[in-house]
Amino acid sequence: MIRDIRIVRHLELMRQESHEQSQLSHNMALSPPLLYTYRRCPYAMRARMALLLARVSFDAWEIVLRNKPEAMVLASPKATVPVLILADGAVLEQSWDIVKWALTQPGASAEAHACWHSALNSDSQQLLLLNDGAFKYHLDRYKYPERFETIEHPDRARQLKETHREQAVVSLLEPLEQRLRERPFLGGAQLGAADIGIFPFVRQFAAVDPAWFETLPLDHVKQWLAQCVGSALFAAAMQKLPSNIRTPYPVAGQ
Ligand SMILES: N[C@@H](CCC(=O)N[C@@H](CS)C(=O)NCC(=O)O)C(=O)O
Repeated sequence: MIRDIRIVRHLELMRQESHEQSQLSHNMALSPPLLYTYRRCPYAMRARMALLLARVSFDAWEIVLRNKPEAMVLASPKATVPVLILADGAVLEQSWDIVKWALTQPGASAEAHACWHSALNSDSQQLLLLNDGAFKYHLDRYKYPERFETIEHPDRARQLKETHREQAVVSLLEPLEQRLRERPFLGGAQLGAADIGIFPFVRQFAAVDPAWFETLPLDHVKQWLAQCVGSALFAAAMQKLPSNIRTPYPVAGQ
């Protein structure tokens, strides 16, 4: 019942927004799914890549983190991105649910279905859990130690960063290295859903201190990361969009 009220209110807001934008966008407002997204969010990156890989046409709303759209918060009160609103008002508010939804659409290509299925083995599932759990925990503290502890002395910040980056390596990068010794991507020969789900976080980790990352004895991880980051899919998922407006997500070649 509460959920129904939320959906109705969300649809009302979408209508208001559309009306303000133009009558044309009003008419189109409920057709393609709407993805609330944030370009630099690794969870949103995995959702955008899955939607693009599955060739699902969607509209995107690039949010401003400090000023989230009311319609998004109403549809998903936990207020994190990504959130996908389907044409019938259904709300997907976890990135992995969006990945699954996109890649398992009945009309999606065999490539999209294979991408999803390649991540269903227990090794990939375990790596995804490590990524979203321990690795993300240590990544956040490596990047921003001051957000998690009042730091009086710069030595303490350095010590915390080093501890957490070491833990991040042990918790995910070493198991990843082991897996990638046997195959170029986590699910096999092609980029799969586990790669899409994990590499945006490893990319963030590498970017904190690229020179230090280069010194790690993790050649397979480095090669895998370079391939994922250099893929056309990632480039398509990282296009810059205007903020705070519903925009059809640009698809290459259109
Ligand atoms: N479990 C969620 C996590 C999503 C998440 O934490 N997204 C971050 C951005 S990377 C966010 O929206 N944070 C809210 C904020 O910073 O206010 C998912 O998989 O979608």
